Amino acid sequence: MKTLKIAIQKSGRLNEKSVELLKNCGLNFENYKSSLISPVSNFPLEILFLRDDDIPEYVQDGIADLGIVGENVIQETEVEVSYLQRLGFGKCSLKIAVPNNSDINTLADLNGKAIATTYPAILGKFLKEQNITSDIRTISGSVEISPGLGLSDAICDLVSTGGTLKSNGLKPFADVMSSEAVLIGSKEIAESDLVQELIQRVQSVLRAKE
Ligand code: PRT
Ligand code: ZN
Repeated sequence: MKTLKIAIQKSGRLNEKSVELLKNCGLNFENYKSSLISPVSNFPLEILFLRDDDIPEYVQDGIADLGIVGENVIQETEVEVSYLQRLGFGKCSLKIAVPNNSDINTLADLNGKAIATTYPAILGKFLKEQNITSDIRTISGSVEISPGLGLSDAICDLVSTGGTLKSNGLKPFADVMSSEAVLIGSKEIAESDLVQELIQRVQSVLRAKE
């Protein structure tokens, strides 16, 4: 029988909950921090521990059959994968935020303004739909400090509690997308018996939590 591969985040916000979900599915595996692959002893499955940004492409290309990753990462990488199950953790929203004293009051006020983000694809699509032309500045992190440094007029970043915006003198201004962790699969594999078996186990774990 073919051994499936599932890619999960190696470390970060989704790692612990992803490991917990798989363990609750009855899968036995060692969760070594140093190893990149862990075999499951009681199911034909291997777990790959990756940077979350790489997961959608690994699944699209069939290097992994399945993956657990935030919807925001899937949308940003613009891959073709099947959404198999929403998982109810890692919830957050991608929001545009502006400084508390900003004169940006409506979406139209963003025309011609600079917006710093690590999500240029999602933001670009959103602005296009709203008929707004802004200067999207792609940076790789610490987006929240960009307006204070005079590098942008607004930011577009993930928000969960809102604490980071607040402590940087920013206020949420527009919702771009909401996100949670999802189980994804490559298009070819989704219908296979093994994958269906795993999805059923995941669904019963989620039902037990309700
Ligand atoms: O190393 P790797 O590349 O794998 O991880 P990463 O650093 O890119 O991602 P990580 O671990 O930070 O986040 C993984 C996923 O968790 C994200 O892709 C989202 O789907 C989800 N998630 C949920 C979040 C948040 N909540 C979140 N609050 N990801 C990031 N944040 C950050 C946000 O960017 C901002 O800096 O937390 C800050 C805001 O938090 P609050 O609570 O102050 O609003
Ligand atoms: Zn990442």
